[in-house]
Amino acid sequence: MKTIVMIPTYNESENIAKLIQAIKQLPIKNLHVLVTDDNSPDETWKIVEKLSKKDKTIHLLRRMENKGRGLAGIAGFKEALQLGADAIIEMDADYSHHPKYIPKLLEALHDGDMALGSRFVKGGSDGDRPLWRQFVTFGANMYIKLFLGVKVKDCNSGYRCYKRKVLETINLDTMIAKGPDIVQEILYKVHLKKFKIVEVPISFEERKEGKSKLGMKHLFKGYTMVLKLKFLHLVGKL
Ligand SMILES: Nc1nc2c(ncn2[C@@H]2O[C@H](COP(=O)(O)OP(=O)(O)OP(=O)(O)O)[C@@H](O)[C@H]2O)c(=O)[nH]1
Ligand SMILES: [Mg+2]
Repeated sequence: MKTIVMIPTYNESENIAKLIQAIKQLPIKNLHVLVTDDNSPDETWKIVEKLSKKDKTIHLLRRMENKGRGLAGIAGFKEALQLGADAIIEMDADYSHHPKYIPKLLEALHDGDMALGSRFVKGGSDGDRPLWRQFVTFGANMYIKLFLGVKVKDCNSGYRCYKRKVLETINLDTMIAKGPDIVQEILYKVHLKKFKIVEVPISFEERKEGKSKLGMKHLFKGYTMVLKLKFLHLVGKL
């Protein structure tokens, strides 16, 4: 089985080499890393390019136009399918998503089609985030569950693992979101296709190196996307 860990990056030069090294040390056979970088000004792509020349299991997708977390993710998924992945993991580069959970996420694919790194199931935690941020996340989860009818506890987690057939089925060519609201769109489409989603407990950690690109404002964009998705579904366009 070929597994590809897809990491979207923008200015992650302080994190990426260490993260790739940690992933490569995991005891998993046929494990590849694909970094989807939007031509970062801090030259994250150059670090990955150098590593990829020495190790054939490290891949770089350097995107020169249409920057965005969502678009980069879609391009990365397509590339991973092209490279022949049987399982695809997506994770952030800033160590909020610790690589030690990768084996558990992969194992969870025995029970489901998509595995979600979850802060809100037993054994998981939301790090030492301020209380108000935890409250906002809690509210966002309630809202998404109510509107979209998804049953999971951590709808906004971007630490995910998919079976190949899931990404083949949800039609990556028709995605609406260009930014981080892609997380909600994919979750809803996976739910509508009736794939089984399982949650794996993770401890979320705050970013230690580099700057935040998305932060709070993307959460509000996510709210609008949820309404849009629900509307499109009601009028039969989704
Ligand atoms: N390719 C690409 N990756 C991006 C873009 N924006 C963010 N990313 C990456 O997406 C991941 C999540 O971004 P973060 O800035 O950590 O967003 P966040 O986790 O919501 O914010 P923090 O909690 O402050 O870290 C990181 O790996 C980023 O480098 C983008 O426009 N293009
Ligand atoms: Mg982050």
